Formats: sequence, C-alpha cells, structure tokens
Amino acid sequence: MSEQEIKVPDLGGADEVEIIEILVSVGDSVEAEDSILTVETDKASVDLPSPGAGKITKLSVKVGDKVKEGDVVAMMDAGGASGGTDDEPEAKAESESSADSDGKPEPEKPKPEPKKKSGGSRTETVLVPPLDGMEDVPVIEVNISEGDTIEVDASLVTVESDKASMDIPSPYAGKVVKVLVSEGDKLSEGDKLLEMTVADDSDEDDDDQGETAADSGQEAKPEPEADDKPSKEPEAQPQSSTYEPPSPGSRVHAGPAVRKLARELGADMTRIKGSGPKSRILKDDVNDYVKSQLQQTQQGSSGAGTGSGIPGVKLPDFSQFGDIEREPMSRMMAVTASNMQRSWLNVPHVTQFEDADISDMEAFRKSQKAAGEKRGVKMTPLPFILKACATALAELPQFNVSLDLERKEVVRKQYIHIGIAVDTPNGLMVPVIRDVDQKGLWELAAESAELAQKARDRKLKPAEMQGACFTITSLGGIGGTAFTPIVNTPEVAILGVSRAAMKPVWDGSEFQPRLMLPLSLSYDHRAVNGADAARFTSLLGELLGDIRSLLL
Ligand code: CAO
Repeated sequence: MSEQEIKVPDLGGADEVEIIEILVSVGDSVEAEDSILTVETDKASVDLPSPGAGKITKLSVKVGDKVKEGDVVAMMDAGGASGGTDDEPEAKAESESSADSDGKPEPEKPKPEPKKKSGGSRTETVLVPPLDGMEDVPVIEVNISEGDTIEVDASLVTVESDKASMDIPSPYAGKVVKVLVSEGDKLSEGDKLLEMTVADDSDEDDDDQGETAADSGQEAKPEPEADDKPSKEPEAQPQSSTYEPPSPGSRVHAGPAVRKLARELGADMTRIKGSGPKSRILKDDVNDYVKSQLQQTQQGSSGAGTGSGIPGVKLPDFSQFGDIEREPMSRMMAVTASNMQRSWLNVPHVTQFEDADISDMEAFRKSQKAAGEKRGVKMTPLPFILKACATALAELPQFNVSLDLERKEVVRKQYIHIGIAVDTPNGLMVPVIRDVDQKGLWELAAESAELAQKARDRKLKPAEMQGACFTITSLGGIGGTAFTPIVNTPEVAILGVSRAAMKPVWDGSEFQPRLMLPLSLSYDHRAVNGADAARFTSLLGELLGDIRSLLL
C-alpha cells in the first residue's frame, strides 16, 4: 500500500476556490482522471480529477471549504495506481485552460461583430469568445430564448469540456432576436451564438460603428420592453418524477448557471432529477422541481393536501367494498376543514384539563329560572363560563394575544371579545360576543342565545363572526368527559367544556358529592407556557366555584 496525497492542482492563478461538491467517499475506488470534487469560482465550476487509480482513504475537506493550490484534499491508497502523481495533477491543464488572466476560469467575453443599425438600436451577432485553445466544446445548455431581454454578463450558453463547465456571458444588454445554437452543438472560437438588438447609446460602440443615432440627428429609441411579448417560458408541468430521494454519495451533475439558480431558489440539487445528457440537471429541471414543490404547498393550504410536505391521504376505491354515494362538500364544511387543518399543522397544541366545582353556581343558576322565564331568556352555564373566561383573560393577558411571526411581534389586545362555537345543521359556526367583560350575565345569556339561533338560521353577518380573542366550545349540553379542542387561529387558546357530572370530592375529612364541570383548555404553546395554562384553568375553577368572585 502506498499512501498518496491528492492536492489541489494549479488553479491558473485563482487564489482560493470554494468546494461545492465532494464526489467521492472514503473507501471509494477511483480511476485516474475520476473527479474527486468540484470547485467553483464566480463563473465556472471545475472538477478536480484523481491523479491516479486507487482507493480513497481519507477526505480532509468538506463542502463549503475554501482551498488553494497545493492544499491536500484527500488521501488515497495508490496500490496498483497507473495514473500520474500529485506532482503532475491532471487538473492543471484543465484549470489553466479555462482560466483568464485574473486566474478565474472565465471565458473572455465574446467579441461582438456589429451587424446593422436601425434607428435607436442596432443588431449584433454575438460570437463565441476564445476558449483558451479548446475547440468543439459541446453546448450543454442554452440559457436564453428568442424574445428574452437580457443584461450584460447574463449567461448565454453553458459549454462543457471533459472536466469543466463554463458559462459564456453576454457582452451586451438587449433583446435576443435569434438563437443560432442549440444543445449538443459543438462550439469553437468565432462561431455565431445569437443575434440581438442592442440599444445604440454606448459611446465606445459608437466609436467603432461610425455614425451614431445622435450624429444622424435621431433620438436614441428606448429598448423594446421586455414584456412587449408575453414571456415564452414553457408551462412546465410539475411532475412527481422531479423528486428523487437522494442516495448516499449521489453526484450532482450541473453547470454553474444551474447551480446558481438552484442556490438562489433554495432547491436541494440532490433531490432533482436531471433530464440532460448523463442525467445532467438543467435549468428547466430546477424550475420544474421548484414548481412542483410550490404546487404541493399550495394544494395543502387549500385543503387538498397537507401543506406540510407530508404526503396526502390516498383514497381507495370505496365502491369495491359496497355501494357508495358521493356529494360535494358544503362551502362551510370545506372552509372548516381548511381552517382546522391549518391550525392543526401550524400550532403546537397542548391541552390542560381541570374540573371546576359548579355546585353553588348551579344552585344559583336554577334559582334564576323564574326570573329567566320572565325575561324570556334561558340561563345556561354558558354565560357564567363566558364571564369567568373574560376575567381570566384580563388577569392573564398572555392569553389575549396573537402572534405575528413574520414581524416577530406579539399582538396584545385591549378588548375582550369571545367566540362561541355553535353546532348547526350546516356545520360549525363561531359567532363572537363583543366586550364580554363589560356585560352582565343576563345580557350574555340573551346575546349568546340570539347569536346561536342566528347561526342555526344562517343569518349571521360576517362582522358577527370576526374579532374574537378566545373561543369557548361547549359540548356540555350533549355529553362527554373531556376533549382536546383545536385552537381557532390566530387566537392562542380555546376552552372546551364537557358535561358536568356529580363526583365525590374529598373535603379533608370526607367525600362530598359535588357537581364538577370538566374544562379542557387547548393553547398555542408558542404563545402560552404550561404554567400559565394551569394558572388559567385554576383561576376558572376558582371563579366558577365561587361566582361572587366574578363581581370583584
Ligand atoms: N353540563 C351539563 N349540562 C349542560 C352543560 C354542561 N356543561 N352545558 C349546558 N348544559 C345544559 C343546559 O343547561 C341545558 O339544559 P336545560 O335545557 O335542562 O336547561 C342543555 O344542556 C342544553 O344547553 P344548550 O346547548 O341549549 O345551551 P348552552 O348555552 O349550554 O350552549 C351552544 C349553547 C350554542 C354552545 C350549544 O348549543 C352548542 O351549539 N354547542 C355545541 C358546540 C360545538 O359543536 N362544539 C364543538 C366544536 S369543535 O367540533
């Protein structure tokens, strides 16, 4: 076994280059010339080849590291190696061949050949610049289309030699008239790349071209707008085939322009399936991948998927199991489904449980039955719960907030409006009682009954369902011992109320039969901590246990 260092070869004068990809792992067998890693400068990515055959025994660098000539990037067991030595790195010729005088492996800008002038603009034929002696370099990607408006230095095409890919930049700003090359064409210096119209307002060009627009007494016309024509970007159909789980050590083949695009869009290139030669990732592949990801997210937010990256639920053909009928969801059901899902996926929910002793409250409530009949109002436990929640919200204002995550702010509300969930034949509706803290029990009883009836009659106005700080959902009239309600975002807490039941409660010397009301407080754990939730439900227990405290 002979250990051999793999060093960064001459980079044609470039000081430091960044490693953007490591193409081998420890234990991999490589042949001479196999790519070890890819480095990238401003304009080109270059593969550093193995100096010989052997087995990689150590990697001394990682993606993102900056390296310079002579740095050791890996060690290899060169047993049986037939390639060159680290003193004669094969990458040298490659990196030199694609380096400019600044040491950057950037091709010179194409030397344009003026073609003709018309009014305030002229047409230029852009030629392939010197390629440092390389000839017949294949085009792996054409980055512009006819009708595109481009800036100076925009990448026109990407060409690739055996070891390096590079972008040929535009010498002009202007509009592409005709593209004269296509993928797979082999280019050499001087070949025609494209024709473009260029605003005729440059002094240096004027010098070259003789008569200028000003000389001829014409005003330079503005360059045609980019949106003169609709964008001819193809309507790429997002395909699930653009997603491929990355395999360990999988290599990404892509030119620098594509890598740059993927970086700008935040796309993980190891997940993109390349459709180019040798599975090379092209710009369209990156765009298709991003579109498909966006589409999945949007489907999720409209209720069709999960919006969380979690695959949606696939339905079987139910008719194979028996007769079925299909009917469209009501709008309310669709909206509720979407709201519930949004809240469930966005809010870290915790539910705090408490039993409130409402024996005395119930005795008082029942004593008010005759008075209620006189007023034409039925006093249920709900108005007491509303009043207790208003008091708790005032005492623990951290429950009376919404989170503005975009601005990283907590919105504190100086009002106490409470929503009540109402079960209607058409679905769940949540009318809102305003300023609950300022209203008496009879007023709250009348208003909650009126709003519940309006909800069942579908007569609620949108304004009567907006502005809640907190929601109460009472299943007490129906049954159950506890449940975990879903926070009605952007509120941060919701109180579930279950059916009161007589329970034995230890008073210190004996068990007493007491009427206990089960409370289930679900809260957004980003806004509210567990100790405050326990304080909130304990306070509710105290307030409902002794309703005189509601007057304090
Ligand atoms: N324990 C025991 N009995 C209770 C009770 C409780 N927690 N809450 C109410 N009751 C009793 C009432 O006192 C009334 O009894 P009487 O007829 O003997 O007086 C009976 O149950 C029915 O009350 P109600 O439901 O008509 O009135 P309410 O004020 O308690 O509730 C409303 C009003 C609108 C909240 C309720 O009708 C409703 O729609 N609840 C369902 C809410 C819902 O669906 N939530 C789920 C949301 S998440 O899917």
